[in-house]
Amino acid sequence: MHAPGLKKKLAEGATVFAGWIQAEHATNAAALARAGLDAVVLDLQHGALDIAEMRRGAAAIITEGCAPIVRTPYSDTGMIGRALDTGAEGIIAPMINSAHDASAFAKAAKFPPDGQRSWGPDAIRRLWGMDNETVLQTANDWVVTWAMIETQTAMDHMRAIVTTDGIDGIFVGPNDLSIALSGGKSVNPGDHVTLQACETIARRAAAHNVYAGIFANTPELASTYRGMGFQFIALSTENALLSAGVRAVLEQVRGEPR
Ligand code: 3PY
Ligand code: MG
Repeated sequence: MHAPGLKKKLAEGATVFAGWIQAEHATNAAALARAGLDAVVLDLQHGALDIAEMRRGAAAIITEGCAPIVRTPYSDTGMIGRALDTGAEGIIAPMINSAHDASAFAKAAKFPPDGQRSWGPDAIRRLWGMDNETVLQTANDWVVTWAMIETQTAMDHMRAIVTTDGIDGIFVGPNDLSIALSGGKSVNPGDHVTLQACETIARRAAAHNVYAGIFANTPELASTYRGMGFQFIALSTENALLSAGVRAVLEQVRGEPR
């Protein structure tokens, strides 16, 4: 049985790659974890997973020696608690636009005295092999709180967000950010303005000693983000990864790209 290790990897400066589950069943979470990813995100904002599937998915990811992360539908105290009860090593909270949002999020994710997370340790004890005391005394250290930056307002308030107690990292949603920065005209994370904004966000995160994460629509964008200093990079959804795998196999067996 392994111990939660995502925060340690980040602290050591490793670049961490994650998969992203959006289908209604978390069946593929184990396959992503087995393929060598450091983490798998269970997306309850835009994915179709329910609470039971989130629990099953997190358990499968931990069993495979990988780190489960949950993206909650919103920065909602109840959902953050339920997600952490699964043994998740991190929460990605969408649309954090102010210090107020960031503080409410961080408090929901941390046990007292740092926050007001409620006690529900059954799955954590079982999956991580911890007793109650260990859960209580260590969880605030190994749970990573990712505040999503995906609007102009969030960029304007970024300093206040990253200096909020209990915020470990920022996570850029480059699709929403591109929509915001184009005034609703386009969704294109690869456009110049959005890429520049991503670079600025990564630099500001580093300056304030918080981790920088991002969702990459393509492997090319993932490499670009890595070059900008993003340390936690989600490599698109399970469907995109499945299609990419099938394409690669077909190219191999047909002997040439089609
Ligand atoms: C975005 O790009 O807006 C995200 O939320 C990542 O899925
Ligand atoms: Mg988004």
